[in-house]
Amino acid sequence: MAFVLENTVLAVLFFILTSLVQVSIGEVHKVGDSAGWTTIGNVDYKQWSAKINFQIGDVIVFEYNPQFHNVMQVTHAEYRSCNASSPISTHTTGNDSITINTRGHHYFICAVPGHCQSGQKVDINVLRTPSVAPSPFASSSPVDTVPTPSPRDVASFSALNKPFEKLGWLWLVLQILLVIF
Ligand SMILES: *[C@@H]1O[C@H](CO)[C@@H](O)[C@H](O)[C@H]1NC(C)=O
Ligand SMILES: *[C@@H]1O[C@H](CO)[C@@H](O)[C@H](O)[C@H]1NC(C)=O
Ligand SMILES: [Cu+2]
Repeated sequence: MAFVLENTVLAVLFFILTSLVQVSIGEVHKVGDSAGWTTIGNVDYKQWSAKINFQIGDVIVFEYNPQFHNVMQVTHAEYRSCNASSPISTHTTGNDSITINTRGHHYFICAVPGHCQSGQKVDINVLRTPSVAPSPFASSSPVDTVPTPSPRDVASFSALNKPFEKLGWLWLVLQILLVIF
C-alpha cells in the first residue's frame, strides 16, 4: 500500500518537475525550417515567422554556409532599409543559436550585399500580451480581481504570472503530500 502511494507521489512530482522544465527552457525554431538561412528558393521568412507563436526563452537557430551568408541583428529602420553598417550583434558560425530574452521585435538580416534586399531578413516577434495556456490556477489570478487594467498592466501581469504559476504548482504538491500522509 505504502509502495503504491510512494509511486503515485513520485509520478506527480515527476510530472510537475517536467512541466516546470518545459516552461523555463523554451522551444527551438530553425529559421526557414528545412531550407535554413538562404537566398535560394525565395524562402518567405515573413511567412515562416508568422506561423510561430514565439515566447521568451525560445531559441532561434540560423543554419547556413558561413562562406556565403551571415546573421546580423539590427534595428527596425536598418531592417527595413537593409542597412548592416551598425549591427546590434553579428553571428558568423553557420549554426547560430540565439536565445530570445525580451518581448517585442528582433530583426535579423544577412549582411552580404544584395541578400537582405532579396528577402534574407526575418522579424522574430515575441508578442507583448502572450496568450497564456489555461492553467488550473488561472481563476485565482490577480488579473480577475483588478478592474480593467490598461494594456501595459496586462503585459506586466503576464510577466508576473509565470513565477506565480510555479508557486501554484509547488502549493499543489504540498497539498497532495498533506492529503496522502
Ligand atoms: C546606415 O545606418 C547608419 C547607422 O544607423 C547610418 O549612419 C547610415 O547613414 C545608414 N546608411 C544608409 C545608406 O541609410
Ligand atoms: C547545430 O548545432 C546544434 C547544437 O547547437 C547541433 O545539434 C546541430 O547538429 C548543428 N547543425 C549543424 C548543421 O552543424
Ligand atoms: Cu546571405
